Amino acid sequence: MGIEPTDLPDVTYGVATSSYQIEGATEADGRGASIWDVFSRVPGAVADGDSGEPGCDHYHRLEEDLDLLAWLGVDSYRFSIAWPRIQPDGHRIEPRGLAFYDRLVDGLVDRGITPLATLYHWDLPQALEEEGGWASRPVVDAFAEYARIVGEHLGDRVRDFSTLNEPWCAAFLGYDVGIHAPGVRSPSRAIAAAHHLMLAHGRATRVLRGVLGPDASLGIVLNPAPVRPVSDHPDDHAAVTLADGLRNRVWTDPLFRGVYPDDVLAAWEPLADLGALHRDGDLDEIAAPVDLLGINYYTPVHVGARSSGHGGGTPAGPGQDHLVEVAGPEPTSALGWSIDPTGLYDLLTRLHADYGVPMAIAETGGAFPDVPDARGYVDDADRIAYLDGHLAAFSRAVASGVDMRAFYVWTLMDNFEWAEGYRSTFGIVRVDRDTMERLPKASAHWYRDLLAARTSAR
Ligand code: IFM
Repeated sequence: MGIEPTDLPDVTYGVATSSYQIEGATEADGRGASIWDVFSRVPGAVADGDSGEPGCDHYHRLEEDLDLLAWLGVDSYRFSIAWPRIQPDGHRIEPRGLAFYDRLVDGLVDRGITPLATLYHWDLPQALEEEGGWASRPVVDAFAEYARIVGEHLGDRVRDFSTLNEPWCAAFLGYDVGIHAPGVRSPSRAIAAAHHLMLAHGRATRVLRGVLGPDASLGIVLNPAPVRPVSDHPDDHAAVTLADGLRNRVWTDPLFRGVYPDDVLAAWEPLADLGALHRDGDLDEIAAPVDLLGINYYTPVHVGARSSGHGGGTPAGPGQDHLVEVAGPEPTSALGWSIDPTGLYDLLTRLHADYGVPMAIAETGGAFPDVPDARGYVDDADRIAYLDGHLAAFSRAVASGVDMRAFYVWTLMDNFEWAEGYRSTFGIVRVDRDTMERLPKASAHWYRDLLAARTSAR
């Protein structure tokens, strides 16, 4: 253990959340249903039958949560905007939804905390899913219109925007594996969703640039990972290249080089009508210049080929049932994810070498068992060790010349962890599920002390 305040790179530090995971109040003030409201009601879709209601009841506890952020001493807060609050049916504007984000943003600005807003963190209006969702092309214009509404409304106070959070999850877990909303299992629809998400990002980026001007910071958040073979078997080594294409290059190559990788296109040809899907001009739109690439890093990915005897696991991408992601050799967090800070260093140095774009850690953190004592206090030494190790890897990457602008911890407080429900906790602040009381864990005190010492060391 032991990153010292003086070792911390001079960047922006913060914490991150997302709307569906914390807000609750899913029917308040005209909010429409999202795909996660509907998916959560499917028996067996979410652990313990949980849903984003009540979340952390953040919608009604906004002032308390703003004060918590101020107590932590963060420079910035990364949150997402719930599209179904702004456009409940995917089209009509709901002023009360915009008013909630006015209160959030004004509260941050009043406390000297810089807002970083994500437009889409997986809560698509259900009405748009019923029009075809991410698998259909009209969603691209709908997203660009939503970006315009938010940009015009908040752009005088929010200058940092991300379009999408983790399109890999939205497309592949949502439309292929089916463990995330909308729970579809169709390789061709997942491939279509991936393209439309990227196109929506590009179109929204151009819209936001027009609304906000050249000095706004615009970006996208991906969840790339180092991909490693699970054994020395030649088939496992061969699996790594395509798995890397599906996890990493299929997003970064169109964004920063204006092309889809050939190996991924070849794998997808038999599964989808790419000629109809990828239209002239799309790649130019996707490659709209951005200021920042957000990286969510939790774990490296270990890939094996079924032909080398690996079973179980999740397919590495749509239609790739012969390539599976399986557990690696490293120690794991409560979700069984390998803990490996070296993977973060490897990832950042590789992305810097391949694309050379400014980056931020938009999320990193861990789910751990979190046993509260009689007073409800959680002494989460395991989470502190995780964050300490990943901050040290981040700092090493910066020292090697990687252009990093920010580091956000996932997450401010325990919240709705998607298909895992509330049983899986990533927060540095505990939320008592009976009372909704916020109780800072040891990790929150550790992060706060680190940031305060950094400030005084400056
Ligand atoms: O909780 C999620 C978040 O919504 C997106 N990135 C990964 C986190 C942990 O699974």
